[in-house]
Amino acid sequence: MKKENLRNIAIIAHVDHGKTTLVDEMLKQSGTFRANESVQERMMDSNSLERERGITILSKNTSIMVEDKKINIIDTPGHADFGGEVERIMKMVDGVLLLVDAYEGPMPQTRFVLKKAFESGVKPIVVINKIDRPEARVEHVQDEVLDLFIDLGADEEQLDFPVIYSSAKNGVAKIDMQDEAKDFEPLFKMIIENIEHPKGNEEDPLQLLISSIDYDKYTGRIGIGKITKGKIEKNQNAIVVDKDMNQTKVRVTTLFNYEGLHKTEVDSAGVGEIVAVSGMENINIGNTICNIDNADPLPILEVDEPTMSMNIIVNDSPFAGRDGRFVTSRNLKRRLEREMLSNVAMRLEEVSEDTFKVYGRGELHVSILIETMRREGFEFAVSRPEVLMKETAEGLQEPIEYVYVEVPEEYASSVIDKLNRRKGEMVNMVPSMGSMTKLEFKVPARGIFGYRSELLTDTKGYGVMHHVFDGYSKYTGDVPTRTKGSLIAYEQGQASAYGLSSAQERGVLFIAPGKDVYEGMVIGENSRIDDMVLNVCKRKQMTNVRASGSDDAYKLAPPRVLSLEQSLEFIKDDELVEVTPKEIRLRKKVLNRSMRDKAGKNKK
Ligand SMILES: Nc1nc2c(ncn2[C@@H]2O[C@H](COP(=O)(O)OP(=O)(O)OP(=O)(O)O)[C@@H](O)[C@H]2O)c(=O)[nH]1
Ligand SMILES: [Mg+2]
Repeated sequence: MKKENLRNIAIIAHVDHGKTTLVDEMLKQSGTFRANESVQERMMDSNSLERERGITILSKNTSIMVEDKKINIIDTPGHADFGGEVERIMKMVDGVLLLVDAYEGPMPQTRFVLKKAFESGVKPIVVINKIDRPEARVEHVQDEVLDLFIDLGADEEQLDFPVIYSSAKNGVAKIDMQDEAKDFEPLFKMIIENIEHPKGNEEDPLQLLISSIDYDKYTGRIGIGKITKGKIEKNQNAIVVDKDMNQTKVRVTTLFNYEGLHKTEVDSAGVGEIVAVSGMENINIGNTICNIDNADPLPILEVDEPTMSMNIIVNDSPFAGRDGRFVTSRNLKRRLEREMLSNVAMRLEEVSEDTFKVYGRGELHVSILIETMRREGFEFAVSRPEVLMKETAEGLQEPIEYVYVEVPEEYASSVIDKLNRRKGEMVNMVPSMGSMTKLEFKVPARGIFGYRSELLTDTKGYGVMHHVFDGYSKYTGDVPTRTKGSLIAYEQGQASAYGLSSAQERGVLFIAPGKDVYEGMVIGENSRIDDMVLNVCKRKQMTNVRASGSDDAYKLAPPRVLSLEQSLEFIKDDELVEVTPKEIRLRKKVLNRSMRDKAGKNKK
């Protein structure tokens, strides 16, 4: 395809503003599917975790044909923790559609992704989406977008950004709110007219920067990127140049481009095209593929540094190996090393033979990896997430998050109070739609940790919170964390209703009768500050045989079952989360009570 007929764009936005839904509709309206092809909603969210959680985690490529023009589209995740995905794909595109919810307006991640687009010199088209929402306030939101552009230092030309109004859900777009909208025609037109075609000379030697990695069960590891110079041919010999200028000879065994939801094999591809290549088992993000006699790598991709870490540890609980297939240190190491090759914003450090420190951009960034590994059959333990402090000339610094909270106004004071206690500083407070209040804070990342569930309780579920990394600032001293201790199992066995019924008088239980427990396992939250060891397996002394099974005579409140993220937020420094394909258990690091007491005393 001639480069003049190509357009490479990414769809970027804050979480849930409708990116994946927009891509659905672009695919449908460009006639990408056969008439009888059944397609599901948000089809780009193809992995099981994405579908389960309703969010995009990995960026993905697709393309559509509009008349003789080919538009390569990259859908990106909107959640701040996956910001690294957005950063790296900027290298593949010449323009972005910046989606903004017609009611919510620009949100923290809108700012982050637009900043990345400016830094890469990529042209934005603003799409005000969800205009069908009854509470939509299009003009207001458009003003806010303009303010954001100004705030980010946009120049004259950038301030003159094109705007289009859409309902991705209804598949309509229009350039003027007064127009009647029928379909996406105006959006396609706007992309083709406003986004420049890719540059580069087809006569030059090949230069292809790998920006993304995928796997294919037939061809193995696949590198994805844009051809910035020259052309590539199937079966050609080439070299892969890495960041240290090491060169590896390779052969391009298969070459694909993206058509709709499928990869299609092609024999050759020219400058400007986004392609996938296989035949290079060790290909990595940031590598450049070049002609054999012409090493000409592009500078490596820089992405923002991680802000937090968790330890992933070989499982040594008494139940280790019960349901995991991959349990050894070697298994863990291999899997984690593999992850680092494609997850650009993540880092790995081997702390000891059985402990690996994983650095990420937020809890969700790491917990999605944990959840994925669990589904693959891994089991291991995870330590409490820690933020990354920095030692600087001005002293110790810690990561600060910019936090947006929207709550019904009667709860505003309790939010302010809670976040102040967590060393947060309020920067803005404005009335929002109806009786809602929008609050903005700068809070140490440590202080935000675990706050979301408190916010939901405090606001009866009405509070909405978003936060995004803001920068490093002076360490603010101790931040209060969980003020309650744990309820801990005394011995290994099966929890009985009798045992649990007396335990529940001490606090909130996490398990139901019949659950296997072990000594040192955390089975609930104490209502007091210290830990308490309880015998939850004990059975009532029976004088008469008939009554021995009648465990259901005890009234038990339903247990509070913690999700993986909730578990990670709950545990203290001396506790771990044990993750297996079937179970999530909480435990003390030191399982034996007297050893624990001793360890505690030595610390003091
Ligand atoms: N009313 C309305 N809802 C929409 C529209 N577009 C998307 N939605 C809804 O908004 C929600 C989020 O849509 P997604 O397409 O998953 O949003 P996203 O931007 O891809 O989200 P992430 O990838 O997780 O950042 C879904 O429930 C959609 O049905 C729209 O135009 N109007
Ligand atoms: Mg999405």
